[in-house]
Amino acid sequence: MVEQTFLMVKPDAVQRNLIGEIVTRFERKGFKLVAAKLMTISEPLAKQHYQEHDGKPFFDSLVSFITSGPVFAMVWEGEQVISVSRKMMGKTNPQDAEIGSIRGDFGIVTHRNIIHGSDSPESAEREISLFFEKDEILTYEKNIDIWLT
Ligand code: RTP
Ligand code: MG
Repeated sequence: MVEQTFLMVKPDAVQRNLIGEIVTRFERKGFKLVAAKLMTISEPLAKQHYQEHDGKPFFDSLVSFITSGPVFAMVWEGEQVISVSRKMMGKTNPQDAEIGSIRGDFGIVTHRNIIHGSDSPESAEREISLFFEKDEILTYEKNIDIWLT
């Protein structure tokens, strides 16, 4: 089933010049980028985005981290993209994430774990609409052959 998911390169990874590396992994996998923007998240948006964690001990530092610098927000499309992209990201704590996953390859600590991805179809729909207007999400075909010559 073709789905859409919300993925975000977090402030630590933007600072570490990992946007290209991360985008490349999803491109090479075969998923399609349908929306993207570099932006700084406001405090109210951060609190809404991470509302499921409101009240937890790490909530304030999570909000402060995610608003601390630019993020690269994206919508990706493809077969089972929600669960497959979570596998590609690896476990929340980079020390538990498999080598070969994004967090496993580039992260060291949970509070600077490189990337966010929606964890279910419901979160994907909610997060996409929090970050993007409908007309910012594109519908287009890909056909490499016609662009070669
Ligand atoms: P994300 O939402 O950012 O994609 O990460 P996730 O689904 O893998 O993990 P989640 O449980 O949703 O937690 C959101 C973010 O909060 C920070 N966190 N810190 N025990 C802790 O100190 C702790 N647990 C979670 C992480 O930065 C995590 O990505
Ligand atoms: Mg999460």
